[in-house]
Amino acid sequence: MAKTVNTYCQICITNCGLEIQVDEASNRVLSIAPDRQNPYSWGDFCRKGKTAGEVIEHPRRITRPMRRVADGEYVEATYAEAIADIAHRLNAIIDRGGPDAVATYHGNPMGFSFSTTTFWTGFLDAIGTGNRFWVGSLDENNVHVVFEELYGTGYLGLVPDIDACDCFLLVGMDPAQSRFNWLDSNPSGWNRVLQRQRDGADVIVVDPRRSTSAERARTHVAVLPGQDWAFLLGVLKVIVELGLDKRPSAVPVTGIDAVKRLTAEADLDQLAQRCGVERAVIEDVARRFGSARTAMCLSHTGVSHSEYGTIAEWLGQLLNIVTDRLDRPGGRRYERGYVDLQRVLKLFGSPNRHQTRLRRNPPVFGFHSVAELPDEITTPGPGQIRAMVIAFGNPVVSGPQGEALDAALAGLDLLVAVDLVQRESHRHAHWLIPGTHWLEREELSPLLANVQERPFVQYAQRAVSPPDGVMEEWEFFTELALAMGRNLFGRRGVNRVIRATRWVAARTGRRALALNPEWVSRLLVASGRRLKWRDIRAHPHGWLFGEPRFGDLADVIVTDDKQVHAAPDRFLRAVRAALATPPSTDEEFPLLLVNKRVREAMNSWLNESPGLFAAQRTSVVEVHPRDAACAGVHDGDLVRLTSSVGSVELRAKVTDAMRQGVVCVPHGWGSRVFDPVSGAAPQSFGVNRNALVSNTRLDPFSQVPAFNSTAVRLNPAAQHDTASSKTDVSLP
Ligand SMILES: Nc1nc2c(c(=O)[nH]1)N[C@H]1C(S)=C(S)[C@@H](COP(=O)(O)OP(=O)(O)OC[C@H]3O[C@@H](n4cnc5c(=O)[nH]c(N)nc54)[C@H](O)[C@@H]3O)O[C@H]1N2
Ligand SMILES: Nc1nc2c(c(=O)[nH]1)N[C@H]1C(S)=C(S)[C@@H](COP(=O)(O)OP(=O)(O)OC[C@H]3O[C@@H](n4cnc5c(=O)[nH]c(N)nc54)[C@H](O)[C@@H]3O)O[C@H]1N2
Ligand code: SF4
Ligand SMILES: [Mo]
Repeated sequence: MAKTVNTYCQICITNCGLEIQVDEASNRVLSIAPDRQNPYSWGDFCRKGKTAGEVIEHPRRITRPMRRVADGEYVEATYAEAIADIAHRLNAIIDRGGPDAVATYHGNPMGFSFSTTTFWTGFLDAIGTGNRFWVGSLDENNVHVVFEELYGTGYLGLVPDIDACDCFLLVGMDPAQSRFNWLDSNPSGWNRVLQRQRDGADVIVVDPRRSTSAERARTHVAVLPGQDWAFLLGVLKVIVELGLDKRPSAVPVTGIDAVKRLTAEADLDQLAQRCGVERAVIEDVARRFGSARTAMCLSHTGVSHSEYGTIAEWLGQLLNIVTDRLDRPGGRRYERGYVDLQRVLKLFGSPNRHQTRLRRNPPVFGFHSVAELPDEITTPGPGQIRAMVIAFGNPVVSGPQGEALDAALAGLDLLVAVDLVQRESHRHAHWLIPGTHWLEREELSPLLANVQERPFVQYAQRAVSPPDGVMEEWEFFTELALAMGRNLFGRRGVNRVIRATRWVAARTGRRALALNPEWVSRLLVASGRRLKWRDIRAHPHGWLFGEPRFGDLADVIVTDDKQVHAAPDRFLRAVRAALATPPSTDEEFPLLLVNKRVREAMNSWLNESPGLFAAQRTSVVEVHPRDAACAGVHDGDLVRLTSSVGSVELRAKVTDAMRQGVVCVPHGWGSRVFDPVSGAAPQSFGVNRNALVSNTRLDPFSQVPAFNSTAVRLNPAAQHDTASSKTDVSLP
């Protein structure tokens, strides 16, 4: 019999509402369609959501714990065996090297599962390791750093008020391709921006390539990769000089004078030269942004993935602050959701004060940078990492210089991977632990409410059951901590409560009486005092529980004086240092490599899904006709891209969408999917362009690598690739 289940897609943060047909007898997903009754996201949907069922039925899916018996050879095991062995080995490693000898990495999809996030945190605190690594160091860490400095907290929901915005300054983002999402969720966001444009709003896209979004926008500014800071500082300077700045009215702000002094010091012609944008264009953008009735500046990965990602993010936020667009209609506002966000963060944000052993870096938002992992694993000495648990992630492909990380992982005493399939980062795993798919879980994710453009809540329903016997991830981490004899959440008594509640559950036959993630969610909902659990559950299509409010931001600023600190010293110093450093060009590697995303993949996963387009499955490097001519490369040629740390071969696509001197390759490709059950040859599509990205060239604040603005050279693949055969292309 078929049943209908309503839930939302958890592949990207658009979280489109879904209507799913399920065959109950065979426990199979029959179809996935958008949910017309979802009051918030109806209208947005894509093929990745439509084909999500293919991941559940992935022919190479891991459905039993698998133990490695020889290189590339695995045998099935029971959970009892897996947990006992892993617990024993982790404890032995901790006995020898201390808790820091165990490192962890969790990737992007974990963010959608509150149950996993909660008990993963509990597990990390049980081990007590400071060597925690996460995807934020490949993604949005720059925002956390800026939030921390300006507002006193690493995380805030600052959502855009798209429908009232008259001027969009969109920097380093391509929402036409990747949806209008990053740290905020805006269903149909890009279509609504285009609607605003048709109604007369101004849309400016800043991107070194003419992206799909840039093509549709009124203005495209082709900035030099990595130099957005100079462009944004120029815009800020002109706004101040023209007197278009206004006192922020919604939030108390200190430091504006220091910002103005900084803008006065910078020379506009020099800034224009730095960012490769004409002075007149900077002046024009400043005038339009500064004089618009309402406006917002937003920046995403195009900005964060560079050495100057944090100061560029800061300057973008300053544009909103000094023109009074913060927490104002048409700008960016604080969405308070329905739980007390700062209280929840305190619960999860265990203050990790650990410094990395070798580079002596502090964590950002509680976690270290993936860039540091290889050396931390391979360099002997006290504090060396000897074991790792990787969950929901693929850092060998998503991170920089994957080969170095791959080699390091190969030398670990213990590697445990918790995933749906065995990918590149799990290649050397001693244990593969099955993951569950979001269509197999059900839960409330209270923190998602803070990133919604409108007050919205939806409970995620389970559509199908996990394969027989497969534990949800939160259960696995709980069992592991129990088996290790270490206190979950690092708190005494928690394990005893778990055992006691389990006993009661077993005695009464009521599973819900055993401690589980819903207890935590219910508690948070109750303590937030805005919504009732049963009302949330009574809205299976999702619930718009209020109107967007302005004016809440001032209440959540937690700096010492409860004011926004617009001019943190270390940012001012960094900009002054950048201004004093002459721009460098690299004769050996004269082109700058940037990144993009494709619609039919999600980072390094889904690209093997049969229902997504096969045409996208070979990687191409997009190159400007003049750069191609200089390199002796034609459209369709097999070419070689080389950087100071790596080299890849792929096809050239010659296109004037690229700025001269810039080439583009999408990330996420070239990750293999292994078959640990049959041992069949791995599958993979495209090449891993992150092999070209150094793990030492980082934004010093966010510790994010320069995935964009990687210096490379281009040669025909056949040509002997030496420095002397370098292409002679200079930056315009
Ligand atoms: N050059 C370049 N590199 C980039 C980027 C870029 O723009 N350019 N983008 C960066 C960004 S923004 C991100 S977010 C990162 C992503 O980096 P990661 O999060 O490390 O990598 P993903 O490719 O998202 O891998 C997710 C893994 O989780 C698994 N998975 C999916 N769902 C589940 C589940 O429910 N349970 C379990 N157990 N596993 C699951 C998938 O099979 C996959 O192996 O990549 C970063 N890397
Ligand atoms: N289909 C699909 N959707 C996704 C994802 C996916 O993998 N596939 N990933 C999701 C995730 S995890 C994230 S974080 C978001 C990311 O969402 P976005 O940040 O919007 O990601 P992109 O689409 O890669 O757009 C980045 C743009 O920055 C430009 N760029 C590169 N270098 C620079 C630079 O130096 N300066 C400027 N100004 N621009 C530059 C690139 O040309 C590109 O057009 O997307 C999410 N949505
Ligand atoms: S992957 Fe597609 S269907 Fe899923 S949430 Fe994102 S846009 Fe919506
Ligand atoms: Mo991301």
